[in-house]
This record gives sequence, C-alpha cells and structure tokens, in this order.
Amino acid sequence: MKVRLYTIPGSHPGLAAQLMLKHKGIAFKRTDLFPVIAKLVVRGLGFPRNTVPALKIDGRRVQGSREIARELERLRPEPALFPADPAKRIAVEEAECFGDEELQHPIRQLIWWALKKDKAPLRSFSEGAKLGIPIGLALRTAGPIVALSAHFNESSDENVRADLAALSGLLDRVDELIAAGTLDGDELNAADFQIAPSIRLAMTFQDLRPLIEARPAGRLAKRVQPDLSGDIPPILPPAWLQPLRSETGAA
Ligand SMILES: N[C@@H](CCC(=O)N[C@@H](CS)C(=O)NCC(=O)O)C(=O)O
Repeated sequence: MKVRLYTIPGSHPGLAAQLMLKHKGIAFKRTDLFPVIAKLVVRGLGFPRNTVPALKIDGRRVQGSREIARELERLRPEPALFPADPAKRIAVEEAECFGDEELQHPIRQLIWWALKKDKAPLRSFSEGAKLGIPIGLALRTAGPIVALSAHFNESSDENVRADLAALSGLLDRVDELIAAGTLDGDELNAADFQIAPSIRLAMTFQDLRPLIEARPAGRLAKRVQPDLSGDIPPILPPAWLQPLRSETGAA
C-alpha cells in the first residue's frame, strides 16, 4: 500500500491523521506544505477541498481528519478506532464531531493571531518539517503567509478574545467526556486522536499551558502526544485570559 499524507507543520488535524496512521501501523510518507500555498497544492492534486490533512492511498484521495479515520478503519480494522458497541460508537462519533467542528477552529484562530504578532515562535513549529527549502529562508519569508493565514482564519482581536472566553467551556466538555469514559480509555479512539492534538496545540501557549496541563484534558493531550513542538512565549493580553483564569480557579 502506497500512502502519502499532505499536511502543514503544526496542523492539529494533520497531527490527528499522523497519530491514527501510526495507531494502525500503516507506513506512510509525509509532504509538509506551507499554509495558504497548501490550499492550491491540495486542489491541484485533485482533492475536492482546500484543507489538510489530505491522504493519497494507492492513488485514491481521502481528505479531512474524520474521513481519514473512517477510511483507515475500513482498510485496517485492528486496532480499532471506533468501539464495536453501537452506543459507545455514537458517543465517540459525537465527541469526534465536537473536536472537529467546535474545538479545532478557535485554537487555529489563537495560533495565527499570535504568530501575526510575533513570528519568532514559527521556528519551534517547523522542527522536523520538510518544506523543500531551508527552514531559515522559509521563516524569513513567512510574513505574507502568516498575515494571509490570520486573515483567512478571521483571527481578529475580537474573535480571539471571544475564543479565550469560551475556552474553559470547551475544556470542561473534554474533561466531561473523559469522566464519562468516552475519551482516555484503555484504548485510544478516533475522538481521542481528534481532540488531543487541539488541546496540545493550545498548550504551545505559555499563557495557557499552566491552565490546561493539570486538567484531565491536558493529561490526555500529553498521553496522546508526549512531545510538544511549538512554543509561544507570553503574548495573550492578561485581561483576555481573565475569564479562563477565574473559571479554572487560577489566581
Ligand atoms: N476540519 C477539517 C479541516 C482542517 C483544516 O482547516 N486544516 C487547516 C490546517 S489546520 C488547513 O488546511 N488550512 C489551509 C491553509 O492554511 O492553507 C479537518 O479536520 O480535516
């Protein structure tokens, strides 16, 4: 089987796809793309949408982290990504959907907002990336790409402030899913692989890490992805963090 994953360094759904491929023991090659340019590349490769992760399996195209989970399950049923019990499967699918549709995007908005303010942390996200040009050159020319990514993702002050106000509710939801046994069970499932990379990406913010890592959600993120690439020094305005601090009981 010939498998190639198209992704963007630091992409959380891209990490989800990599973790699921590894979970299944499926060998794959990876192509790292620049944000924004990735949109053109994946369309040029014949994928129906302009996002990563995008996977080519023996010439067939599968795009989107949830679609990829299902295709991998079909190709190699064991170890399973979805529980066999129908009620448990529904719970995992609902959690996976929450991860994709509610959790992914605010974290993406936060990251591009921060990188637009300070591009220096980009280097920490690019460790191990194979972008086809020297990392130093890629980073020196990253300004327009970062600005466009912030624009496409609507990473405005207003949206990011609202994202931070909503973040503790999202983390509560993850903690509840863990308490209910839908996430963080003996065997990791598709929802763990969907959700943990988003939490892990949020933990690249030094501002957020102490508020997340002691929670069940933070522990799950570390279990699923022990190594953290990406490190963003303090940048979020303290007033914007206040709702999160008060709701997580931090001073
Ligand atoms: N929610 C979808 C879409 C993922 C998505 O929006 N990916 C971003 C990267 S995290 C992307 O492809 N952006 C295109 C770009 O930045 O050029 C999934 O999980 O597959």
